[in-house]
Amino acid sequence: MAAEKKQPNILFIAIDDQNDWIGHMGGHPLSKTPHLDKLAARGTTFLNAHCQSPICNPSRASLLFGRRPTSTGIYGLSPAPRQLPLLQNADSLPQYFADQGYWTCAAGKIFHTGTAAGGGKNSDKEFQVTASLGADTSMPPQKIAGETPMGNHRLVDWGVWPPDNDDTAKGDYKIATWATEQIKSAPKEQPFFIAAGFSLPHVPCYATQKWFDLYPDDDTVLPKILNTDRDDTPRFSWYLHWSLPEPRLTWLKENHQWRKLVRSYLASTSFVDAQVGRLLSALDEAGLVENTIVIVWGDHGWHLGEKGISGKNTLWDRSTKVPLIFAGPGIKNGQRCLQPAELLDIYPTLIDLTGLPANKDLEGLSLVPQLKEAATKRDRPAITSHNQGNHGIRSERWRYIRYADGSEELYDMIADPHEWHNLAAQPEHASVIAEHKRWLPQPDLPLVPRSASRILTYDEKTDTAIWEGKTIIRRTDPIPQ
Ligand SMILES: [Ca+2]
Ligand SMILES: [Ca+2]
Repeated sequence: MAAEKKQPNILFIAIDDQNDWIGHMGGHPLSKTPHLDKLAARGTTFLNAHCQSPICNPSRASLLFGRRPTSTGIYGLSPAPRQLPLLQNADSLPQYFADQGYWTCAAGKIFHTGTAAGGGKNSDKEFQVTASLGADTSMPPQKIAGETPMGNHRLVDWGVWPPDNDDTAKGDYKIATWATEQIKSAPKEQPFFIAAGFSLPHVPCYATQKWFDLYPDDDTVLPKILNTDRDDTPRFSWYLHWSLPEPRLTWLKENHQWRKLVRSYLASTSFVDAQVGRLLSALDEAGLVENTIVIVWGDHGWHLGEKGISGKNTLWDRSTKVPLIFAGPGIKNGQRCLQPAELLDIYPTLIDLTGLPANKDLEGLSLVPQLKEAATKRDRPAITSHNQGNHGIRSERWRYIRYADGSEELYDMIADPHEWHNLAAQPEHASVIAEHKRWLPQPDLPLVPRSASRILTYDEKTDTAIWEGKTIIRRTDPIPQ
């Protein structure tokens, strides 16, 4: 079917591991992201948007196939979505738009493995045109990486790179260049769906010096933390990130790396913001602003010392909250939406905005009511799942977490936006817990076969958890701090 020419183009921009340290989102007071802020000002930005899983593969599989992790069993970094019989012949988001007459292309990290999803419908042609441009091809030699933080894990590193201020050597710069060329040369007779997936600020957080220069080299860059924060979080909360390459805060402090990591993350964020700016300029220069829906999303957040850890793999806001911005035709300007929203909503929202027929397999809700009027209630909270039985439920005011062993957390996000004070044990909040508990996802499927990496299983009978399929965690084991 050929889409009618009046249908809007879609510019689909993904940012990897980007938390809410975006200027207009207010997650970090010093964050400088002028291009994302400008985009938000001419569209609607969601300040309470959450991923469905706090790591790459399941988050992206959920967004791009429109199903919850609990409905597919994809919770780990593998398998790829097309390896599941359930999704083998399903329409991915870009395939849906291609089938409706859109010209689709992509570069960078869209699915966890890039522009492909692991086989299946149309022999893994999720997009009609792709470019093999991944993460930075230029990385410091190992000895430099060893001198920065994590000599034991090359990918968990940060600092100034390359040293000659040459941004054009960066993978994300090349992705933006390629995407701007597609904007200029896209077929005129069809609407386009152009996807650009940026890899930063995912580790390794390398940026050139000029982006570091935007941030003071002192402790004013550090996020607010409460040293005793984990005293009231259940023991099971540690199980979700039991043994990871991302270092704990203790290690960051002892090795004088906390500030360096924070500045590297902020520098990487500002660099990616500039790449988004290049895409928006290209759209402007091509005269396509009026007829192009721009959407920017991050796949999950990232801790930088909060709750004693760095990285993701948790059910708190720092790990689940993401940037989500829509701008373009059908979207009201300058709105800041506080209603809960899910990445799962992107697929049905884009269908709704373009007026195409519904895809009945999708589990998300269209956000078009909020894109027209931000205060419109969205009755469903945002739900994040990290392996079977562990779920975070985020409403406008509250965050409720329930772990596989039945332990719970509850935070009043208005009074306590840092989630420092767990209220779950207080009897006066029983009704709030009951209200949120009814949103625990059903079904809640176990890990799909061949699941690997960042996976956790729990056996109620023996009260034993197994991390990554090999490490047995018992109640008496000391928590790796
Ligand atoms: Ca990610
Ligand atoms: Ca606490």
